[in-house]
Amino acid sequence: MPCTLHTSLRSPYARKVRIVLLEKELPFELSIVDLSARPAWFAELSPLGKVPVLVDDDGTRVFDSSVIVEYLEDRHPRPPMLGEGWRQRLRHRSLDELGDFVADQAVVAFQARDRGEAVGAALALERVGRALDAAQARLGTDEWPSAFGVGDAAVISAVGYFVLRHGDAMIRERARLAAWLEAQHARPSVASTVPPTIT
Ligand SMILES: N[C@@H](CCC(=O)N[C@@H](CS)C(=O)NCC(=O)O)C(=O)O
Repeated sequence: MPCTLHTSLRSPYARKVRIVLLEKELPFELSIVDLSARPAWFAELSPLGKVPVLVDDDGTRVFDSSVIVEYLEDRHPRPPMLGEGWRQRLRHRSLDELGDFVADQAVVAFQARDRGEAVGAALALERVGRALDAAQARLGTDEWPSAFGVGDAAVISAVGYFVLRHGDAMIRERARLAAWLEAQHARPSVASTVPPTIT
């Protein structure tokens, strides 16, 4: 029986988990939760009221994207998505944090803009800019994990979401990062999880 990943349509955190599930070739079903409706069954399932939540085939329930990835790695270690050895794991976890930070701040900027809070939105975008600079500075160095894994998935997913909400100007300004991102789309797990555009 496949596991179920509860997600919203465009969640960057859930996309990270989906990429990991696909890379590990684990069968899963998607359950799309309408977060604006907040159905009662979902409130019972998710202690934080957030997606993603994974329900495994034996009923094991896991929330928070990074915890889900750690759980999947524990139960299905191959291929490793957290890297081999402490150095690689540290690099993946650091990039995972960096990616999640970009996603968090993309949401903050979007909500601030929606409320007409220009200063708050600008501050969040400034934070995104610094995180993107940090990611780009790591590219091609020892600080970047040597094999594809959750760190890459987190950055790809966060930037994909950021572009949906805020356009791609800040990414194009960082040419090395933009080229790296483009190249990642040759990977089926990345290409098949691109979020639907907002019309
Ligand atoms: N740290 C969490 C963040 C999850 C998160 O913020 N999810 C958003 C959707 S992208 C959500 O469910 N928001 C609903 C809410 O905050 O009420 C993770 O990595 O899973």
